[in-house]
Amino acid sequence: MDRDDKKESSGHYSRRRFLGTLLGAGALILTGSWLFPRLFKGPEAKENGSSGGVGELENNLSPLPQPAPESDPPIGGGAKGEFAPFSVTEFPVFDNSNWSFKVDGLVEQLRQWDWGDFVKLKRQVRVSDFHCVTGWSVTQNTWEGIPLAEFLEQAQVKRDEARTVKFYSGDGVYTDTLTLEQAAMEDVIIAVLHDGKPISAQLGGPVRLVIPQMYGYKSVKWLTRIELIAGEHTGYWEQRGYARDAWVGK
Ligand SMILES: Nc1nc2c(c(=O)[nH]1)N[C@H]1C(S)=C(S)[C@@H](COP(=O)(O)O)O[C@H]1N2
Ligand SMILES: [Mo]
Repeated sequence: MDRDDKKESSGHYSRRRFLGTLLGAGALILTGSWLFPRLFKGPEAKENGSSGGVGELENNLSPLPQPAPESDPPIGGGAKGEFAPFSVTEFPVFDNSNWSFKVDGLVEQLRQWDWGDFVKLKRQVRVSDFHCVTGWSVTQNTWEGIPLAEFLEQAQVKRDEARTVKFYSGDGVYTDTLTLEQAAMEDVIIAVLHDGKPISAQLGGPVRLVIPQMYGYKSVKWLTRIELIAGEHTGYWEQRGYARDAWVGK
């Protein structure tokens, strides 16, 4: 009834409303990109490490992990290239009160650590190259951490039931998986230091996954949970069309 009335009685009213809607939508888009600047970046997007706004974010965990002699100076000779800090969420920041790590699901030994215990775990040093699916790489990274295989062994995976290792990011959103067979690769490491330094908040610290033989999107940052599951799970980028088996150069 009064819809048609309005249309006829005041032509400029609907035009104003239309402009208002446009402005509102514009404001919403601006607000959205301000709050979630990285939300729409795919693994194909290249980010500049020095881009504004995230530089001041830092984790605050104590004690700091002390580098092994092979890490400092790094036996790889020091990384060549720059990581492009990615996050599909706001960059999470951790301290002793909001960080923990657990291995659960189809295991005999459920394990959980707070930072104080985690930092005491025996670490190893591995040198590897890192490749994002777009073509940027950082070569000869010296990672110090706990080999994934070590965790799985300690947790005593129920081998007859579990098929998939699911990784959760402490950002609350990002997940990915490996098959149990892939998870046995001895270069897969749950890293705590990079080139002898604690991994920064931007680059996924305090603890991130590193899977050298697969593209970077498999290497979950801010790793806080490993769950052994019977079925399959489709990870964050895989839900968006990327391959579950992200072998570099295959
Ligand atoms: N939690 C989380 N992990 C993540 C991502 C992410 O956005 N969030 N990006 C992935 C992608 S696409 C790449 S290439 C690497 C990038 O690592 P960097 O941010 O340390 O450069 O992290 C991977 N792990
Ligand atoms: Mo990536």
